Amino acid sequence: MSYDFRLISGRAPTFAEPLPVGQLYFPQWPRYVAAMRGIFDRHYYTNHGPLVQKLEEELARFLKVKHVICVTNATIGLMMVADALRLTGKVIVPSYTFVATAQSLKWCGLTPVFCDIDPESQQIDIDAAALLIDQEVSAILAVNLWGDACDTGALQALADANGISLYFDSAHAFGVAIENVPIAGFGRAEVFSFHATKVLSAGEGGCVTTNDDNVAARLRNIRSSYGAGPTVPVVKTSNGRMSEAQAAIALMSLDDYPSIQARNKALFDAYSQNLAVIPGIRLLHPKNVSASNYQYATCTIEPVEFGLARDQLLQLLEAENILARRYFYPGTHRSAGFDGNAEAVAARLPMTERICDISFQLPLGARLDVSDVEKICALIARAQREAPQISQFMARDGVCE
Ligand code: T4K
Repeated sequence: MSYDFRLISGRAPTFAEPLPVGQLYFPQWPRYVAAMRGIFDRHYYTNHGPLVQKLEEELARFLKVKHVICVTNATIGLMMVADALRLTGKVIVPSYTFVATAQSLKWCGLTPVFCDIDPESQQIDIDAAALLIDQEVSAILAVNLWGDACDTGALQALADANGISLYFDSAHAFGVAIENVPIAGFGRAEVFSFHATKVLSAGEGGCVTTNDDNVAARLRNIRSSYGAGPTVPVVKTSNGRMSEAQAAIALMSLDDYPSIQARNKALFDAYSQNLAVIPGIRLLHPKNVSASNYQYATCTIEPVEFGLARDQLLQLLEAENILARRYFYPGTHRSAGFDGNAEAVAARLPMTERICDISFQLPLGARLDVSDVEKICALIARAQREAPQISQFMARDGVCE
């Protein structure tokens, strides 16, 4: 049998270079050089420099929020917020997120209580969260995933009814809006990541947003042991300062955001059109929002309908240099440091367990165009059509258990 799959035929991969999931949109070289030269000429590299201040102002305008506190990365931003909100005891958090979300709680001596997700949107299941609230819970840390968002109104109502705090890990949600209100001003604070793989990139970086003056003042003091602005009493300080180089890259990325978003949308639409006709594959569409960054092509696979398991498909694609990946795997409740009671916790997270097994990301970003998306989808369609023979080959050659 002649096969069109590199894994089986041994021919050259469809793509000469690997196509990873998180693809950097980097500024044009001359702009980059000019920005770095400015820093060099000013002799000012960090500690709330002019570019960080400019970035905070521009972000506050773009996100329509009162305070923006730029930080080294989102992980430290999440740790700072947990401290600034003076949380105690337990915090409800989805297990289906990057491990940094729950780690931030651990660093603050808080206990994460893992909550299930809604399988359709993969956002936190609010009914499940309600059942987890007890006397020791001081907050809900919800995660706005995949350029979509949680039902922030229902979450706020739940938090208010129980007298607890609500805040958001919005690492994936820059540029997202609910009924034209940007993600940034919901809950008591929100945290964004500007990691290289995010839609707004500083290489490394992030910011905390809030409309609460007191929380903002505390955050500015926690950010740096020799903080900026009026000193307010805080329990601990740290070094979460953003450097001028990070701010320079983020400012260029912010300028480019409209074109990046439009490009992402074109790629997302191409995936949507081409995947819609393949049985057993579903592309997640941002549902709860009026604007999305379209940074993520998140799919689920139904193995019986498609004919192959998720990991079999990923192996086929990897051989073609398409580095599709499982992203959050396993769920945080099964990750090192949180897995002490994994089976018992898993029993109340059936949707998280299921989504961890069937969800994956396809590449989307600067390094591919619509014709590449069509090629990727054609390979997936062929995998589905020839699934029985591929399965047989994989079982015989021990390619995938
Ligand atoms: N909350 C959520 C929901 C998050 O997803 C994250 C981070 C956080 C909080 C914490 O945010 P930060 O503290 O990181 O700001 C990545 C990122 O490190 C992390 O930012 C991200 N989420 C997480 C889900 O994934 P890796 O290990 O997968 O990324 P990495 O560096 O291997 O990059 C993936 C691919 O992207 C590479 O194979 C190639 C491409 N890439 C990467 C970099 C760094 C480039 O093309 N250029 C690059 O410079 O962790």
